[in-house]
Amino acid sequence: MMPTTDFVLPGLVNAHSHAFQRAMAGLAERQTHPGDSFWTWREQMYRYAGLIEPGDLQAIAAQLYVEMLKAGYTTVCEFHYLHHQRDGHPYADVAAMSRALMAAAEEAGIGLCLLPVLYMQGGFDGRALAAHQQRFGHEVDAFLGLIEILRRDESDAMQVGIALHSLRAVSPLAMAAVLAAEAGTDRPIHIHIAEQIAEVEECLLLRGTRPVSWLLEHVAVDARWTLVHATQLSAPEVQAIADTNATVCLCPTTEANLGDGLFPLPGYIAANGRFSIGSDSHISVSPVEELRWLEYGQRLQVRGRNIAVDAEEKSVGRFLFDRALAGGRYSAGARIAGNTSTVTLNAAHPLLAARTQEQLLDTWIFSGNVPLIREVVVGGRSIVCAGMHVDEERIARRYVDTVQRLARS
Ligand code: NGQ
Ligand code: ZN
Repeated sequence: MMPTTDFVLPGLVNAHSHAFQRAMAGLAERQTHPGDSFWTWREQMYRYAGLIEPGDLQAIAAQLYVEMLKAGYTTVCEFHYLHHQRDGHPYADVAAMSRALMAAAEEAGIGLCLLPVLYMQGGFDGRALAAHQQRFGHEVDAFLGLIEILRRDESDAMQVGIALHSLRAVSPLAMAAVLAAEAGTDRPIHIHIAEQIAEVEECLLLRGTRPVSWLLEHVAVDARWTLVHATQLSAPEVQAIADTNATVCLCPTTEANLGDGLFPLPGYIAANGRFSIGSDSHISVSPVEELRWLEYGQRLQVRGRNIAVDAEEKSVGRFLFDRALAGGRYSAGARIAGNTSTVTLNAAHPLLAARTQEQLLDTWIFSGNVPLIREVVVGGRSIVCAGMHVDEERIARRYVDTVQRLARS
């Protein structure tokens, strides 16, 4: 029997992306040393980053954004730090790499919150950038200049926020200068924070306090802010973040892949904290998988079930979806995230048979990885039809050519 109603959902925000990393999915999964860690992965990631030119970035990002749309993300926050030429000097057009991302988002038809990243030093001690970090670096004035240039191209589909790479990579003085310059805007501000234990230890050693505590003591964190990962938190920090109205962006598949640890979700939910989700290193491009693993990590930890709920919402799928949707809108900023976008599930699929609206999100999120999305509309434009992106063949061909060439270089 054919179903009579479609299952229509709002599109989700992917609140944390480093697009170029999609092309290296699977390339860092061989043990190089028994002590392999986040930090050895980072060396491999830097080597791959070192190969990429603007045309490559556009090809990789467009393919990634097509995959995001097909998976139900209709806006992406691009945490973009691969700014300069391979030798570290700026491109003739200082915004060349940013423009590659903007062009990719436009081709794919996804909303873009572009977050050019300020990256200035190699660690808390203020050491200079290492050779393979030279492509990421800016002085404050040049960074603010880039932001100004990019904002000339803002539209309903593209907004320019800012990102501070991490407390490790930006000095307190530089952070204060950039935040002062941004004080008059309502654009989002993102930062990586407290992802790895080593970061917490270095911060304790050199600043006498934990990363999140340091940030909250020195900066007026509010609802414009997205704290990416925030994995390593003390109990008072969990409550303190929630009290600021900032959003924590959780990236469960990347956090698992990199061995980060588990975010203290139950305490954060109890504190009524806001969160979004991101696919970060793109080891997976699926909101279903991010949300499912957000819950599963906690189940494995507490050896219980049905954890991400609150007093009103007892459906785990609905709770996670609604929170990630609302938090994602903060992460991306109201202007683009407010764009109308819809994701229609294939109600005729056997997996969705005998399901009420109430059971829909639990089934979508907890039934594996079968693609159930039939249609995606972004800003009035139908971009995924019958499960296919309207330009996916051309974009995929260019991506294949690009990664093949990169593999030979
Ligand atoms: C990044 N990614 O900038 O791509 C980081 C790694 C760092 C994640 N933290 C580099 N997942 O944090 O220094
Ligand atoms: Zn990141």
